Amino acid sequence: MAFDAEIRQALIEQVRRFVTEKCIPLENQVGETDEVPQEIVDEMKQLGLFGLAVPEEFGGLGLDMETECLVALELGRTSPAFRSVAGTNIGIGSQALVLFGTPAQKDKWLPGIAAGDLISSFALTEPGAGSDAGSLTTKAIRDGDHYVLNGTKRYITNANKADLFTVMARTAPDVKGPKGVSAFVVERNTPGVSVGQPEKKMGQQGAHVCDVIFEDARVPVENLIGKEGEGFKVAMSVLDKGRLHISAVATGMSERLIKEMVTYASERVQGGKPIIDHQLIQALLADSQAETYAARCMIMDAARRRDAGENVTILASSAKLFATEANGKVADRAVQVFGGAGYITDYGIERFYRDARIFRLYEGTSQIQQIIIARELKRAAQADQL
Ligand code: COS
Repeated sequence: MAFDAEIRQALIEQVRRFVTEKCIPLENQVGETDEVPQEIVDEMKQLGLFGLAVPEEFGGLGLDMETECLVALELGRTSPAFRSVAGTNIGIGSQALVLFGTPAQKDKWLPGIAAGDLISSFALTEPGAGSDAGSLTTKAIRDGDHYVLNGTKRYITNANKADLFTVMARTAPDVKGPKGVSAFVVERNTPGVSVGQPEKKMGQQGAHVCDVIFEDARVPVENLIGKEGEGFKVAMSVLDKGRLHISAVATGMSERLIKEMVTYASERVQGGKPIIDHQLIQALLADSQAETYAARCMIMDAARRRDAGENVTILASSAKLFATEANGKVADRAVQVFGGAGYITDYGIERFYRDARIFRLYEGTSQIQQIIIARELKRAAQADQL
């Protein structure tokens, strides 16, 4: 069922106000201190942002995908570190439970996730398993009423703040590839679970990624999400949704950068007129606008189709590929329009340029999206559904 239009509009306006009044003024500070202030986190809790994608019966807002994307577009209009605070709870950290959790698992964890009192995180990537996620080697060996986990996860967003992890681990070590993988909820305080120091990164200061290490960590069997051996499908379904969300965040950033470019180009005078009246600058603005508009349309179409129950694997990957590549171009053009100022920290444009770079990498690189799209096309052709 579509989300009530009036409630949706009120929510979007509230988020826009929060971004404009609270987040944007703190962008430089967050970039320099590498921390999002606690009062901002508290306000995000009050706004219900941690529970956007958790059903209402568990204390969340239970947004449909269309509304979630509209909110993500708004959150994208500031440093992505702000969105990242709640990002894993909204997306990849919570959705395995929402989509595949048992009633008991949902009762136990979703209310805390929705309130922002529990931070959830998604642990798929490993030192030797990135794009080839199905080759992961973290093991989960059944021992009575527990699985015993051993292995290392890498670049796990929000791991340093996480209370819960969705962990993909191999329950059938003799089975190679995706089929031997299962998904689990693992609580941070489980003996044998440790988290490494946050990595120093190119951008998105204020959002952190760390290793998560499992050494004989005993996880109760009731923490298995879905069936044994189906963890890879759980992960892929979660990513289908996550990829649409990330596309919206990246496109929100593109919209913000267009606004910054237009404002700056209207004020900056060269050759006796504002640079916005120079045609080569106009081309940079126009290409940015056309691509960003196309990305927005793709995202909203895919989101509506997901809400209508369609399989959106190919659409989500298409949106992620297009929207994040477009965002990379827009961020590059923003530096170009700002000229020397685009390279100077105080203007904030170089920070967006660095922040944007990860969108083409995480939740599947652009090349992985291309592979998924081509595979789905081939599959559809074989089923005579093209
Ligand atoms: N939804 C549901 N199930 C899916 C799925 C999806 N979107 N995509 C694949 N599956 C299922 C397949 O149907 C298959 O099941 P069956 O064997 O029963 O048919 C199973 O999962 C394995 O799929 P596949 O054969 O396509 O697996 P591959 O190992 O060939 O790899 C890719 C698939 C490349 C798509 C996958 O490894 C991937 O997405 N990699 C990128 C990972 C990523 O995004 N990492 C970022 C980390 S999170 S920030």
